Amino acid sequence: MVPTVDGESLLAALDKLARIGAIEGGGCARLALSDEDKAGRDLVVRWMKALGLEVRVDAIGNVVGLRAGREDLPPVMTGSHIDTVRTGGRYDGNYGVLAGLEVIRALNTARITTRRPIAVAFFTNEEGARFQPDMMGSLVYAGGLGLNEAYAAADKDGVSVGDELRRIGYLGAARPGAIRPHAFIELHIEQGPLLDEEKVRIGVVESVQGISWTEYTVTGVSNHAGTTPMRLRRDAGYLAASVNLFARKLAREMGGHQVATVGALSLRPNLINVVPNRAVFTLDLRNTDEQRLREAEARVAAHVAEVAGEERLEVETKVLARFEPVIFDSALVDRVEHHARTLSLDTRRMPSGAGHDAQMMQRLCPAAMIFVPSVAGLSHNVKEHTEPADLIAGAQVLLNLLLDVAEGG
Ligand code: HGY
Ligand code: MN
Ligand code: MN
Repeated sequence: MVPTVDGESLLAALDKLARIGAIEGGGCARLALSDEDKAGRDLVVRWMKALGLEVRVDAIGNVVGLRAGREDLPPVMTGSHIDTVRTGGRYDGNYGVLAGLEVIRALNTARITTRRPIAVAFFTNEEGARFQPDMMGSLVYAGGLGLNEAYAAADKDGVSVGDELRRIGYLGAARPGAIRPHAFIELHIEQGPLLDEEKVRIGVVESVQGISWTEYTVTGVSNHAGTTPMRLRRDAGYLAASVNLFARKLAREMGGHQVATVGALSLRPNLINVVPNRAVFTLDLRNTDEQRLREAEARVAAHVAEVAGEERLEVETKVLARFEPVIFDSALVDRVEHHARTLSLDTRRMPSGAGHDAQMMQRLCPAAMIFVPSVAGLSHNVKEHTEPADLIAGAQVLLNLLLDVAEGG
C-alpha cells in the first residue's frame, strides 16, 4: 500500500515557514544568510530532527537530512532551497523542501524503510539575489565552484558569504558533496504561465535553460542638465537605458525562449538636474539554446561598445553567473511522467525558465524535476500562488517517485 502525503501538514508547514521573513502581501523576504534565512534554517532543521533525520551541515551551509535505508547505499535525494528574493513568494524553493519532509513523515507513519536511504536537502543561496552566482550551494556541492571563491563572494555592502555563514552558525563541518546521491529529484512551482494557461497539473521538466548574468559599471562625466549641450554629454545613464531597450528588442527579434532583463540599476549622483556620471546595472539573458544565448551575449556586447564609443564612456563588465543549458536524465524524466499519469494527473513536458539546484546536481547523478502550476505564472512576487490541491498532488508524485527509485526502480 503506497502511503499518502498528509496535505494538511504540508500546507501548515508552508504557512509556518512563510511567517519567517513575512512581508506585506503574503510573501517572504529571506535573503541568503540573513537573520531571516537563519531563522528559516533553524526551523527546518528542527523539523528534520523531529522526523528522525540525521542532519548534516556542510562547509557552504547546505543542510542534508538523511533517513537510513535497509542497505547502506547512496541515497535518493530530494530538496531545493529556502532562501528567497527580497520580494519573494512563499512557495519558490520552500515547497520542494517541505514536500520532501512530508514524504519522510508519510514513510515514518507507514513504517516503511526503503532499500536506499532517502535524503532531503536545502542548498545555500539558490536565489543569487544577495550573493552571486545563484545556485551557489548546489554548485559548490557538485564541485563547480571552490569553497574559497564562494566564501569571497560579497554583497552590495561588502559583506562576504564566509563571514555570514560564520555569523549565522551554518559554516558546517561536512565536505560539500560528500554524500553523492544515487539520484536527485526536485519538486518546484513552475514560476511561469504554461501549466496554468493550459490547465495541466504536472510539468515534466526535461531541461533548464542557460543563464548569463552580467554587471556593467559605466563611467561618464556628471554635468549640468540644463547647460550641457547633447553633443558634449557623457551620460552613463544613457548607456544603461540603451542596453535595456536593445536587449528587449533583441529578445523579441530572436524569439523562441530568449529573454532579457535589466533587473538592477543605480545612477550617480541620481539627481534630477545632473547628467549621471556613473551607472551600475545588471543584465540577465537566458535561452534554452547555448548557441543562441552566445549570439545574444555577443550582440549586446557589440551594442555596449558602440554606445560607449559614441558617448565616450568607460565600461567595466563583470560576469556574475554563466551556466549552459542542462538536460535532465531522460530515464528519470520518464519516471516523473509515469508517476504523474499513474495518479491520473495530466502532464506536459517542458524546459525550466528558472535556474534550480537540480541543474547542478545533474553534474553528480541523474536528476529530474516535477513542476506544479503557478497561478498566472507569477513568481519572485509576493502574489506567487499555487492551489493547495496542486501542491498536494505534486507532493504525492514526489513520494511515489522517491519510493520507486529508492526501491531500486
Ligand atoms: O534566477 C533564477 O532563475 C533562480 O531563481 N535563482
Ligand atoms: Mn527556486
Ligand atoms: Mn527563485
